[in-house]
Amino acid sequence: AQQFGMTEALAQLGIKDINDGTSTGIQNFANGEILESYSPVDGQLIGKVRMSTPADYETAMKAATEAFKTFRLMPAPQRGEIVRQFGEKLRKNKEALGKLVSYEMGKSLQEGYGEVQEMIDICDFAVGLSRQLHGLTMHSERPGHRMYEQYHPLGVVGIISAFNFPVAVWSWNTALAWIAGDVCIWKPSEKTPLCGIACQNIIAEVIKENNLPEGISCLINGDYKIGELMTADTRIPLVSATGSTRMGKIVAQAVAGRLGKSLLELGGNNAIIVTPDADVKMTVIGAVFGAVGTAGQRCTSTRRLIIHESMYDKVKDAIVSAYKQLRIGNPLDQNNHVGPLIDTDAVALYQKALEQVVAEGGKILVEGGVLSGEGYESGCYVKPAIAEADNSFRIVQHETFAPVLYLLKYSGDVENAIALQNGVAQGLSSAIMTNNLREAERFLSVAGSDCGIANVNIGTSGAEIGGAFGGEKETGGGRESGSDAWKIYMRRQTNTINYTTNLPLAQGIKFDL
Ligand code: UN1
Repeated sequence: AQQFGMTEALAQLGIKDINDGTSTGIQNFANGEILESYSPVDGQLIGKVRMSTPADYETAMKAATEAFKTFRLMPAPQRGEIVRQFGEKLRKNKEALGKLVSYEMGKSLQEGYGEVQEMIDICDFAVGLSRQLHGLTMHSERPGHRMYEQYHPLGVVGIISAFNFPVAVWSWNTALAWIAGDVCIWKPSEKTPLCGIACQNIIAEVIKENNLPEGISCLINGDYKIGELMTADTRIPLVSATGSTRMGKIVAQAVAGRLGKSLLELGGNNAIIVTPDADVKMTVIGAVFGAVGTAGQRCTSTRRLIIHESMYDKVKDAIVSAYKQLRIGNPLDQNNHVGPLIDTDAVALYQKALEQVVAEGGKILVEGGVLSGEGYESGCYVKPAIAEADNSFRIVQHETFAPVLYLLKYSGDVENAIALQNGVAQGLSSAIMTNNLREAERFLSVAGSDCGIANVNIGTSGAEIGGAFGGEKETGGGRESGSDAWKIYMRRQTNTINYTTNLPLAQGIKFDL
């Protein structure tokens, strides 16, 4: 990847200096074993970092707890100013960080830049919010009493993020947590540790320039064992975790066991309903980007197309011919549409899914397969595949994190399509392609999509940060990013103040002494 300016990008992000595996950058909560990061793009070693030991975790926790004591006292708009400066630095580093995301994770360069743009957007959003952490006032039932509510900082927020959005999901959490007055401890995916270090280096600069305690943002690299320390730790009132449903269930139980709060953003099994009134051209663009973008490794990736029988052949032919145009290869080369999967384990799961759909009676429409030869040395490049399937197939019910798209047919009313769309365990994103107002409104109605995200004439992936992001059922119920998602990062307090010389009781209760 030398020719794409990776060396300069790594140097700019401060990754070059950690290449001997002796530190994790600016902070030093890392004295454990060495973790090597290999790129799925070319199979090359990008860098080595040290993982955090349980003792390092303790040091980080102490730094965070100490930092919280002062950071919470800083007025929220001033915390917003810190986040504004962070956003400014992200703008300066957009190209370098986008490249690193593309190289370490494997998504296309455009999507790497898009991910950094999401970080910038959430910073801007959080800056505005820092002056809008509004509570309500209520009219007390008692004379001479005033009632209101206020939001206070919560404490140390634990963030466990996934490889597929190695930088943006962290920032969705931190930008809100910081303006809320919280401090953060982050465990990035062990598949993308360098993205973690790059982000930490950027925020550490801001922290230093403002003479703030470094514990506002702590990075701990490591595997699930470090994650377990976080979920069990009563000093962490909120754990925000993104990843598989399997992981989310473990996190949720551990955190609930100590009555902590968790914010979960887990698997999706997202569908686009294509009705008789759909615009075929828009459907094809939305479906293809949704299915092959990030090589099918977004939690919002389109996994199912539920097509009305009257449109079925037309849409099928259009999608199959669009797949023929796809160029698979080095994601840093902007001529390519599809990059590699994250690692060879993911490739094996992809292959298993294709075998299983056939075994269950599905029909392959666009042949998959692992690519080999020049440019594909990492063994992580696969062909996006399409299969005709049935919603009841076990494999269709399962989220395979790879570019495998299932075509399902429905007949009759849009209600039948909605039933199929809702007929899975996950509930993240959903979409309908239609120009029929009645169908669109039914899809959005109480009896419509059961997902956290429901779109009309847009695909399932690529949500903006301004809305609350997350989903229902096995997706975990959490909401991150925009709207009022900030509230989970704060504790709400209801205050009643009596400015009289009497002490009347609520509910009119008499108690005379
Ligand atoms: C994820 O895959 O975990 O809506 C997040 C999208 C992106 C975020 C995806 N903005 O596809």
